[in-house]
Amino acid sequence: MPAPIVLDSDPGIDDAVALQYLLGTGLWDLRAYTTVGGNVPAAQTFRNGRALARAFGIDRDVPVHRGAGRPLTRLPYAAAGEFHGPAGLGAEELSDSTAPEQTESSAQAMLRLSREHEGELTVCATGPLTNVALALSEDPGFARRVKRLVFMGGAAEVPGNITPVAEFNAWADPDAADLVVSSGIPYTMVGLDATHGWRFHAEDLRTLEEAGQGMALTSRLMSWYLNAYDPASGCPLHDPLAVGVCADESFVTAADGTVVVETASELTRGKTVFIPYDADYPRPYYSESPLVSARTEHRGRIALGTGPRDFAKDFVNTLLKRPVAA
Ligand SMILES: [Ca+2]
Repeated sequence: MPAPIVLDSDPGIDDAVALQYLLGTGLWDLRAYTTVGGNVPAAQTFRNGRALARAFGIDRDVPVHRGAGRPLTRLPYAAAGEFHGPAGLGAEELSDSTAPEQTESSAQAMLRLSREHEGELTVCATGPLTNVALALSEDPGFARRVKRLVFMGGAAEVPGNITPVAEFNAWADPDAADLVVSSGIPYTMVGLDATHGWRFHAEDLRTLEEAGQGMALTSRLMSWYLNAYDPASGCPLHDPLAVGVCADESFVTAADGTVVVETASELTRGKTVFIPYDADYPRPYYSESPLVSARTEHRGRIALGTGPRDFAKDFVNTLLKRPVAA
């Protein structure tokens, strides 16, 4: 039976195809599509979320919620239009859904669903972690009611992509990321260590294009994204991989460890400091700083590279199962 999941996104091109991939797996009962500011401002990600729900034919069944309009303690999200286009979805101008607008915020919807599906709800976050942090702030019990949070973000042992040391989502709201990983919520971090390893190439684009009208929107989105990166070396499948890992960790290699997110420095803002877990040698790091050591109490699963199962292939095959009428 499909398992309950919330997809929390800042669409965003790879968010958009992550949603399509999720629907294509047939593994999930998508209870809500919650949006958050990130790649583009929150009003636009909400509009994009509704338009995608309509395009994918789910807007009568899956509520789309409006998310945080700004990071926890910082000025509004900087746009990433370079990769996602001026309005976040390449050159697409999709029609809005005619479904009534939800009055619940993204964080409120997550909290409600965590009670309705206590111990069973997976949360997949593919944008800044602001909504998840707001849910945890309002009710810390969210951390134990959620089965697992899988988020795309961070860079454990590799360079960043928005600064030399920080990945975009972690950088966009580092306070939220730090709050989440120190909350005790069972989490898996799917960062650049793994996402840069699973790439979508020009031949994958040809496969989608040759599949006809049902893949036309997907092909245009992936064409934009591929060209924003480098068609010769392919584009990373950041957000789709996080969705993939929700169902099967073997798309990545992962280890237990602790993540602490840098929130104080502007130079290294959003750096995800990774402390591997070694049962035989509990590390004394940060013992002189109670404030830091308090943030190292909880462990998560950290993706450190690609896994044995081929995600790039699964991504394309799964999209082909979920043609889009729009
Ligand atoms: Ca995203």
